[in-house]
Amino acid sequence: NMLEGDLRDAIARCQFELHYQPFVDVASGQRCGFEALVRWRHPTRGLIPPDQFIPLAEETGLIVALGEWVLRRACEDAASWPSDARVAVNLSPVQFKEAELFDVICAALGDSGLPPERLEIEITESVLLERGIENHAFMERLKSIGIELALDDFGTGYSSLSYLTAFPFDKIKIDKSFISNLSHRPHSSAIISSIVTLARGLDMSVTAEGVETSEQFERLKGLGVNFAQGYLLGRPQPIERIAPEPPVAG
Ligand code: G
Ligand code: G
Ligand code: MN
Ligand code: NA
Repeated sequence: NMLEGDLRDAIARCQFELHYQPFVDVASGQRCGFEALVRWRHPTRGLIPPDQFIPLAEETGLIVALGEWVLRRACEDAASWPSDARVAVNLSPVQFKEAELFDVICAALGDSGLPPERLEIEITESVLLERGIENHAFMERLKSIGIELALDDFGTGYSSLSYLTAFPFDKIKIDKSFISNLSHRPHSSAIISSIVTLARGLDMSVTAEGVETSEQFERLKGLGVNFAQGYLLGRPQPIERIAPEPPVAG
């Protein structure tokens, strides 16, 4: 099992990498950008997925340093992509408690030269449960400089609908559990179509996550989903493997 000391050393030694998973515009099929997903390149254990160290990083507060590294690296990488490819970065609720987060994000943008319009920040609704008012103000601040906000893992938490209307999201990412159930559970179609209707009313776009088959893709297209992400469209990969075939925005 992971120890705090191991994680601290790993951060000091920069033993992390970002893999990027594309998301596409459903109507045109064009790539619009990539979500950055962190991995720990452990010297003896190989590549460790985030669910095995993010919780510890959050408990110990190390997520603040790790999250800053992720933001900086993602902005640097994206700054070298074709000019309309976007990058989406996941932020932990723990990072949201840091007063310096806004400055950290501005520094990552400023130092990389990435225009704020090309950065999307993904947060889960757990961020909104605590400190709702402070976080609302913070989100407005991010939006005021052009950053887009996405509500991640939508449908997995509580009271989702009230959060949708109360917070200034640009995009809703429907959790992959709804997409995997699409073919054998009629309810999933109904849920996705209600989310699309609601999102339109709120002037937000909708991303379907975990799209694995072309049948799912076609159904999502029929339901009016705007963006799709999943193994069908591309697995998370190191940037070196994206670079030879540059992303083309839609
Ligand atoms: O590929 P996947 O195993 O990459 O990601 C698993 C989970 O880890 C997802 O819920 C994702 O949001 C989270 N995650 C991936 N990268 C980051 C990151 O840089 N920061 C935070 N806070 N979470 C991340
Ligand atoms: O940030 P988020 O919670 O959305 O992280 C996405 C997670 O989903 C990552 O662990 C990623 O590797 C995983 N993932 C991405 N595409 C697919 C897919 O098509 N199917 C499945 N089962 N998982 C996926
Ligand atoms: Mn995400
Ligand atoms: Na998600």
